[in-house]
Amino acid sequence: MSNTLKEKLAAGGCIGCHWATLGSPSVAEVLAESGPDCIVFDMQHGLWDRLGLEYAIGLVRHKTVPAVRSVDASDHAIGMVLDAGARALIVPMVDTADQARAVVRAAKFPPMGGRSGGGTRPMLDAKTYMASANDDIVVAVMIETATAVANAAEIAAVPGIDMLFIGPFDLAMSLGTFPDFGPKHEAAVQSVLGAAKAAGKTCGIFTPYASFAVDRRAQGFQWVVLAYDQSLIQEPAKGAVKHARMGSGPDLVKDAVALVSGANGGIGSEVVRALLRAGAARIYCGARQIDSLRTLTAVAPDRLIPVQLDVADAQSVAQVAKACADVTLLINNAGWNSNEGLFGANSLDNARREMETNYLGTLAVSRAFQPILARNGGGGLVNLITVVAHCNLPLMSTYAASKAALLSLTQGLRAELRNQGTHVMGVLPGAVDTPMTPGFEGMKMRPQQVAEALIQGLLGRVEDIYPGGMASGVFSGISLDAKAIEGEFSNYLPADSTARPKA
Ligand code: 3PY
Ligand code: MG
Repeated sequence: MSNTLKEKLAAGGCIGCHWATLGSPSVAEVLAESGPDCIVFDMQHGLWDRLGLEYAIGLVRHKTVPAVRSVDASDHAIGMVLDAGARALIVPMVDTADQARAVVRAAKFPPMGGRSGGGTRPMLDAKTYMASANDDIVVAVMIETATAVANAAEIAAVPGIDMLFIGPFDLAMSLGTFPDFGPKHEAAVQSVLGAAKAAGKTCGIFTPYASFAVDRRAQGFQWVVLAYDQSLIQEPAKGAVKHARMGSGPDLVKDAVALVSGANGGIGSEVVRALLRAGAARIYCGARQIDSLRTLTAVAPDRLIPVQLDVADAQSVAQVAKACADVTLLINNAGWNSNEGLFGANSLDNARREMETNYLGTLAVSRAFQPILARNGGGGLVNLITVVAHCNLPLMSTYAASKAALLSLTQGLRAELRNQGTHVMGVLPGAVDTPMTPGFEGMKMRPQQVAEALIQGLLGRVEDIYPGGMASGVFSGISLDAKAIEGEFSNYLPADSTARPKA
């Protein structure tokens, strides 16, 4: 028998584990499919009973390496998890070298220790197991109190202890820094790492998020936690509720006085029509060429007022703000898309125009109308973004970058306009069938559907909406696995994407 964890540690590598607390063999099986080096079954704080543990180890042991944190440091607790087939043992709350020696005695067969032979899994091949277990099984003790930190060097020196494993949360409580960590905590963590290394042993640490795991691995920790089953469920569940959060307050649509920029465009003209149907009192329809609004404003000449508005022109924005001082609902819809990658054009002109229109133009109009909305009772501000603001679609890289800026702007506006009672909503559709998406061949939604979703979002005072199956699918994909969506989007690029046109 051999243990890949031991081999990896000996070679100076780092073990990335998943941490299983929910007591569900099915969850453990799913976790194992993602290919971690190991799964730790937490008997101390987790919901595992002996039989569940036995089943779960059986389900995962041919896909990954099972490890167990025992209930405590007792001989019974340690013997039981090793009998279940743990290839690594993590013992909580070990404060002294004497306790560490007792752990080794409980974990090793004679002559090294006093572990009793038995257990269903060891008995599958008792001879091989008994001969190799003492060498093969990783024994880690948890350092998670101020006393343990002080004794770390002595604990690390105990023969048979392979690893000091830091429990940062208990350590924070013991050091009095909880719920924060801070410099005192970090100094203790680093001193434990140093003590382990000085004794020629390894050091691991519980990391609640993958980003922490990456940082700790870079610092020399050789066992980190990549994912933890409870937070894999809890965080997205919380996020989903937050994401769909709806508020209450005065109706933002009925009897509203709205300004829609880019009202001559595919989505803009439909937003105007939807606002009319929903009972808006007056709608200023903004476009760079006022003539382009004739057909639209003819639909309801008493309620639709054409205004010349170029969001990238400060003077034009100022004039519109002066002329439309009764606005209660600002819809920043004007946008521009060059439909280019990063290298297709010979200059930065496209990228600059997208930033000027989509980001700076929206900012300029929002700044001009902030005092107007405040005077008129708060009202609403809507930004037409796109789901590729969350993840760059390289077919239209520079556009996506400008929309990422717009998404960030939307968040900033929401925060800064909260006190004046302005409801800020982001609209993030996928591909919409407008003149701006000629090159995109996938499924496109109709502009009317975006406009209807926008009205529904405003009525429910939702913060961000993702109209259509593509947008909601991409957004939930990003929430679950952003890197997978990034990879998928990159596949749409043609092979010669960096070829530039001849000057
Ligand atoms: C701690 O941080 O105390 C732990 O035991 C993590 O599981
Ligand atoms: Mg702990």
